[in-house]
Amino acid sequence: MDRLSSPVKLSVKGETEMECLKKIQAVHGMNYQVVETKDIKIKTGFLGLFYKNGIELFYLPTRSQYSGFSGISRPTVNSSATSRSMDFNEEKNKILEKNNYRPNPQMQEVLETVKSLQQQISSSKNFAPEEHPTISKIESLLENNEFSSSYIRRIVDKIRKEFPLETLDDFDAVQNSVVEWIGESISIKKPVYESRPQVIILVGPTGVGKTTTVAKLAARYSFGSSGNELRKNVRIITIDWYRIGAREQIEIYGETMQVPVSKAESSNDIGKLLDTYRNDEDYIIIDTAGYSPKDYENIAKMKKVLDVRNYSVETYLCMSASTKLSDMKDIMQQYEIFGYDSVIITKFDETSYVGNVVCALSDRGKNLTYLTTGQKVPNYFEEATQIRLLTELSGFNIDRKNLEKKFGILTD
Ligand SMILES: Nc1nc2c(ncn2[C@@H]2O[C@H](COP(=O)(O)OP(=O)(O)OP(=O)(O)O)[C@@H](O)[C@H]2O)c(=O)[nH]1
Ligand SMILES: [Mg+2]
Repeated sequence: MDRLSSPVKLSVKGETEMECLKKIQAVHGMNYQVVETKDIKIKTGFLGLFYKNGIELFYLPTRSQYSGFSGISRPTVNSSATSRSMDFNEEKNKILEKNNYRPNPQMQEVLETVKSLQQQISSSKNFAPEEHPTISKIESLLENNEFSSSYIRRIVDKIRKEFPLETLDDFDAVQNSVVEWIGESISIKKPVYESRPQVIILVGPTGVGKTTTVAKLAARYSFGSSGNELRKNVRIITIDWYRIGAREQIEIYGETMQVPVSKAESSNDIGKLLDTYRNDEDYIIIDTAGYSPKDYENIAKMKKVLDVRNYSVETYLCMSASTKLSDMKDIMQQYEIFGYDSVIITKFDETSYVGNVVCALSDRGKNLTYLTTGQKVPNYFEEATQIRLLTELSGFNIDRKNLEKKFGILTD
């Protein structure tokens, strides 16, 4: 037979027959026939000083390519080999048999069960257990009020913990508890100003109503909340003087409220003004320029200007009630450098949902002090209470008397 056209016997070495087969298949796929196996010793250990048992497998490629695969030695002709050639599957079964491989019937059964369960899960649309209707209803009420999904999850977990299954049918009872829990999650900080002068700084994004709120605050602390109190001395300082219209706006408010207005451009200016008026004023309210929470540079500059020392300072972050939750959280984060721990929610009249406000405050661990509810100065300004926010919840059947027992009377 012509040497080049004759089938050539190749060999491969490995620790097991399976390893040898894998090496062959990596080069020839299924195009080979095993013709012989031989027990051999393989060098092992550091520098190959030791031997271990191994296998040398001889085979015939059924197509005529060879490869440079390093584990396979070059051909030797063996014409008798063809007669002993075997089908791959026969060879595989032989090897498995030799290694005592028997399919385990119990394992087979477990695999079948797992397979059928997998099929059931993927084919069943209603595999998740049905939620109790009370819980589903509470979930959708909270969603409608724009509470975040993590807040809703916490409420649902609490319902499951506190209401045994047989009590869940009482929707009103569950609803009352949920409204109470929402109330408990709102942290109110009462405005208690004991120092004289008390410095109040309002910061926040553009157009949220800072200047309008400064004017309302000035009126509130100048005239008192009931109108029968002794007048207090209030001064407004603005660092937003040169922007078009800003000066006129604050001056008009100052005149209307009969409150003096001073301008400051640097922390030095503010320091000087505070030192000058420290004995005359009860309250000094600072109005600031509005910056987008992404305007890090100007926010940082303003922080330097507002570096007020040696005075009692309360800084409030102003945010509009209709700001969406993710934006509120960004604003709260970016304005953190001002060291505020309480928030004024403005334009409360412009939204029907309070979930975003409740979630933003509770997620960031901040307090709420004031609400503003309209454009008119000095009206539409109030101290925030839990019950005020709770009565704004839409779709809930509010048991106001019960809530007032817990959170105090709501003055209309
Ligand atoms: N509906 C409603 N509008 C308000 C409220 N407070 C302020 N506004 C209006 O919001 C607009 C902006 O108010 P400003 O007080 O100028 O807001 P600002 O935060 O000082 O704005 P910048 O100084 O430009 O950052 C004005 O038209 C106000 O009348 C409120 O409580 N409700
Ligand atoms: Mg302003």
